[in-house]
Amino acid sequence: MSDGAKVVALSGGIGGAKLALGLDRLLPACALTVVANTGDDFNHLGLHVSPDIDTLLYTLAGLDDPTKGWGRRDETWTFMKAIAALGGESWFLLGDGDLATHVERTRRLGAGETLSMVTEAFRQRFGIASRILPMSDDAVRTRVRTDEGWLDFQHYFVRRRCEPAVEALEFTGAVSARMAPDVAAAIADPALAAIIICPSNPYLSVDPILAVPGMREALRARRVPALAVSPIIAGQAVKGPTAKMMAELGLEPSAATVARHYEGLIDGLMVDALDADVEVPAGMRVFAAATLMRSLDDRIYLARTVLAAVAELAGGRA
Ligand code: FO1
Repeated sequence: MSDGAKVVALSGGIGGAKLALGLDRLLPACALTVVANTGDDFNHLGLHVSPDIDTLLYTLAGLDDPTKGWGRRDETWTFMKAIAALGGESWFLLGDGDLATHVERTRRLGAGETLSMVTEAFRQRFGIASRILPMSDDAVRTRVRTDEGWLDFQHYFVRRRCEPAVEALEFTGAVSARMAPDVAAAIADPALAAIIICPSNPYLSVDPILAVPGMREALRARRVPALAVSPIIAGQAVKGPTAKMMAELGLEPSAATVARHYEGLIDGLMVDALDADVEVPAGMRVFAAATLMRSLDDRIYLARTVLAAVAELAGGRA
């Protein structure tokens, strides 16, 4: 990519953050803007919790728990033990260090800062070079209609461990939400060279971002190549409920279904080598590589491969 070129990546939590880390390590400082899903945010114990923003912050700062994928490494759990002993809510695990993030975020929001401002302050404190932006400063909340009724996202995901069958999803507040100002600026930036959709759950993590008015339209009207990385490998999700949920929604869990989901929004789909023969809508290019990211080297390799693919797509557009 040319000097000064910018990249926007749309990301959920764990899977998306892995590719975001690879991109962060490869691209020059400030070249990468990661737009984070905030549909998973919720108020818990009076605190504003932003799981996907925090997973991105901790991952890019090298503070993440590599085993769980969420929360901080070397965490202690005194608060959780104490609240459980009091009979308080203990189904959502908040480590002591992580708790500080939620307390300070909640304090700043209460003092009038926007979620974008708080996230930017934390990014600077953590010494992260790439920008991390919430998709919106307005509340958009993912809700899941299941065979047990409507559930707030974290109640479905963590409290009920994704066990209820999913029938439908809704993103409350999306229609009136505004794109966060820096997100709109990043997408309109003349130096923007590519848009990447990280290997996050298309339905739970990327769709809430696309539901923010202007986002889907911006992708449809893109002047630069857009590429998505499939989170499905050989019919299986790397982590999380993506494949189970797709089956419950009557969709075949496959890279082909992911391709159809993003039809009109992307120029290329990066699939795993096991899915190299995937059928995609007309006009969409397929790139195949090893997309499973176990190590930092895997993340950097995939990021390099993704950037080479968007450069190839850009050549085709010229
Ligand atoms: N995920 C879990 O499965 N169990 C938890 O107790 C849990 C706590 C938690 C605390 C802070 C945070 O930022 C994330 C946390 N997550 C937990 C992960 C998170 O809820 C989901 O992975 C995302 O929302 C999906 O992207």
